Amino acid sequence: MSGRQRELAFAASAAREEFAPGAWLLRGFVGAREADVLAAITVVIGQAPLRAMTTPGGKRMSVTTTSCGACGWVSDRRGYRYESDDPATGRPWPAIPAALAALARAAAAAVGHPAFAPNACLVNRYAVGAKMTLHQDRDETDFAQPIVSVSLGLPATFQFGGAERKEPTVRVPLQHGDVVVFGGPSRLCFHGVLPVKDGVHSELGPYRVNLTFRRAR
Ligand code: MD3
Ligand code: FE
Repeated sequence: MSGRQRELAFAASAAREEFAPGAWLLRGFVGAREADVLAAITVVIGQAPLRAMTTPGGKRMSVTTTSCGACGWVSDRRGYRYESDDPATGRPWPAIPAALAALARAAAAAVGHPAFAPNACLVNRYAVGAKMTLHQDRDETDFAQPIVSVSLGLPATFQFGGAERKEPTVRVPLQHGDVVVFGGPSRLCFHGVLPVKDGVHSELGPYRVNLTFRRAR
């Protein structure tokens, strides 16, 4: 089967699971795109370096972050927001590489979002022990647009809750090559990542890399 045929087959396969309303796990969806995706990430990181952002509360995040696209996600003492230029370089963020945009659009289309056109892609890199505490993604303007998440490198346990922080969470194990699309009612749900366990991945070494594609504005 070709890569394209494999993706079309996801529409009716057991590798596709809606673990909460509108939240679709596509196991192994990266498939044959892997080499191009990893090469594209290397290019982006070379142009816009990974850095640890500071939260508005003054805490340094354990994850290092960069972005590509017309706008990139920034956090500092002044708040969370999207900006057109990378504050680390003073230049516009690099464009979303074609291989990454194609992957995000194919995944969104596979679960009923054929018009998804991301203009921001966050790259989060987790060293062993790095985590992301439970939060909502509310810095975008149109919550009808889904978010597409691509997991690479070391495995991680994703936590997925409800519309309020106090609601119970489910744990979703995510592996290299998995893609999750968060649309509909899942778009504003609380979510996080448990500390990444020690390990070495054949392609990415002692790291997990997550891409999130968004229509930010
Ligand atoms: C559910 N990143 O960058 S991806 C983030 O693995 C973020 O790096 C995590 O949460 C990571 O904001 C989780 C999954 C994810 C991303 C965005 C969501 C799930 C989401 C937005 C709404 C609902
Ligand atoms: Fe998030």
